[in-house]
Amino acid sequence: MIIKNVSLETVCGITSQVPETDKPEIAFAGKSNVGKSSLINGLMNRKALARTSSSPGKTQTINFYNINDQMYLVDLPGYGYAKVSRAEQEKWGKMIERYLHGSKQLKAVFLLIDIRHDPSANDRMMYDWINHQGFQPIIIATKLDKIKRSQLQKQIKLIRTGLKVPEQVPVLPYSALTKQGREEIWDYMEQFINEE
Ligand SMILES: Nc1nc2c(ncn2[C@@H]2O[C@H](COP(=O)(O)OP(=O)(O)OP(=O)(O)O)[C@@H](O)[C@H]2O)c(=O)[nH]1
Ligand SMILES: [Mg+2]
Repeated sequence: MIIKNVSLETVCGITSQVPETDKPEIAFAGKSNVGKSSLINGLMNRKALARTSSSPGKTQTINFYNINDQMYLVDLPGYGYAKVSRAEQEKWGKMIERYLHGSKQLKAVFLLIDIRHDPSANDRMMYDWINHQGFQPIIIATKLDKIKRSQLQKQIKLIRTGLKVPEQVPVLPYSALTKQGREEIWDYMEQFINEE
């Protein structure tokens, strides 16, 4: 995808309606701080259009980024951030659920997992939940630059077994620092967009 213009078009808070767009959407889920907003910036070739932060819990709304007036990248709030009250987390959960369930344009859901860590119980829950909503989650293993190259296969395998990812479904490593993996992710996303 050649990025010509991008903009943050819609911000959807806890009380707002999920917008009905007329273009394919691809959503990014994952625990707080895993690198969703950083990935979206990388995909858009922007440094900071999507707000990132070293303290978790930065993205608290569902943000729709319009790409070339062709599609949307959808940044979802992260889960599992301890400092957010349970009640608040539940509200976000409901909001994410409403979106996954209600969007008519959603083509694929990418689930981000930190490449250094075993998937957590929350990650597994999210994976199963996305599946349950009728989407085969595609995994992106983030922060590739934080491990040695020799550890890559082992970490990918841990993620695969931890989440029971079917063999034919890829786990795509990505680094927001080096942008390694960016082209593969775009190639993969374009398949979903062009399926129509
Ligand atoms: N080294 C390294 N750091 C990364 C990478 N991706 C994200 N980070 C850092 O991790 C922190 C969190 O990144 P965000 O993109 O804000 O994470 P998020 O998933 O959007 O977090 P929430 O909005 O809180 O759900 C930031 O300090 C980023 O700079 C990566 O690939 N490599
Ligand atoms: Mg974020």
